[in-house]
Amino acid sequence: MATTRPRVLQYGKMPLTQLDAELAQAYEVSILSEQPDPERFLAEHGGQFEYAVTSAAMGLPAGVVDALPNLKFVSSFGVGFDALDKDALLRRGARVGYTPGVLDDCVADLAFALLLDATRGLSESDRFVRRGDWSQSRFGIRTRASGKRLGILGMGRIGSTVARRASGFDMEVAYHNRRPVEGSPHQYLPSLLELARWADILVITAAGGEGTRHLVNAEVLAALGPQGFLVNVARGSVVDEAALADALENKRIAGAGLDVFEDEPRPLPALLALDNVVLAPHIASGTHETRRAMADLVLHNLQQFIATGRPAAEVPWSAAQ
Ligand code: 8YV
Repeated sequence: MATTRPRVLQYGKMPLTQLDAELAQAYEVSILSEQPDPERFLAEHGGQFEYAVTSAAMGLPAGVVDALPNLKFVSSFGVGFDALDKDALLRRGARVGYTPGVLDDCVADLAFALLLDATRGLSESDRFVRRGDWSQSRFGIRTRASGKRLGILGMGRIGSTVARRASGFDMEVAYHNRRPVEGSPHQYLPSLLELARWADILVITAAGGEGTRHLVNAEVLAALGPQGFLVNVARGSVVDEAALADALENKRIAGAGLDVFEDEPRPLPALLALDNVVLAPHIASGTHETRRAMADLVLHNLQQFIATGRPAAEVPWSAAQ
């Protein structure tokens, strides 16, 4: 007797190839982005899917949710959920699982890699050596990172992991958040502007979405000042990227390390020409260990939902339904 495996709509290829294979083994998977005519595919087959899989980067637009009238659950690869259409999903009554917790260490590690690179000019020094400039001149001296004041915007799981790393660098930590975090040993500053004024280095670990859009603007960058550094491992949307490029170009801040951009994969061209910014292609969670753990949670959330009607880790607005 043929067993019927649940049908799953995969929005696109996953950030770990192995996960594509594991999903295809356990479920009857259709990958929407691989269909010759995705819109027509949805119109013809959308009603057959109760489950969907996507990633934080791909998200899930309202047009797709609306074309899946029987959608019950979405399992998303990633901790951010700003690219999944909340209103459409709530209208549909679909629940959403995600992968918090398992990527905190690697994202905090990359925040520190960018912080050290930006302050010490590591990427720039690499270009200097490769160009053969070392035989003609000295590489300029840079800014010490240890012992500096570290401001954290967004004291969630990732922010507090960054704060733990900071103690090894003898840094003083303060943070700004929507509200003070109970039990946090760090100083809470009630406005981002105050935090930027106080900090030598400002690290962004706040969630993306409309509530945080362009929080870091020209005024905040001016408050950070010409000796200040900005690191962003959260979402490009939190920063006004044009204002940042302008501040870097005109030395209104000293430097920046960015893993995320407003329009990925297209960083603002003005940034590409600058030596005082380190650019990474959204790789903070991109280690074998972390991507494996994220994939396991994507699979586990899907299994749990099918078995019990609740995923192991559920996006807050989904859980509140
Ligand atoms: C991933 C991310 O790169 O978790 C997130 O929210 O942005 C990153 O960890 C992303 O999920 C890959 O799609």
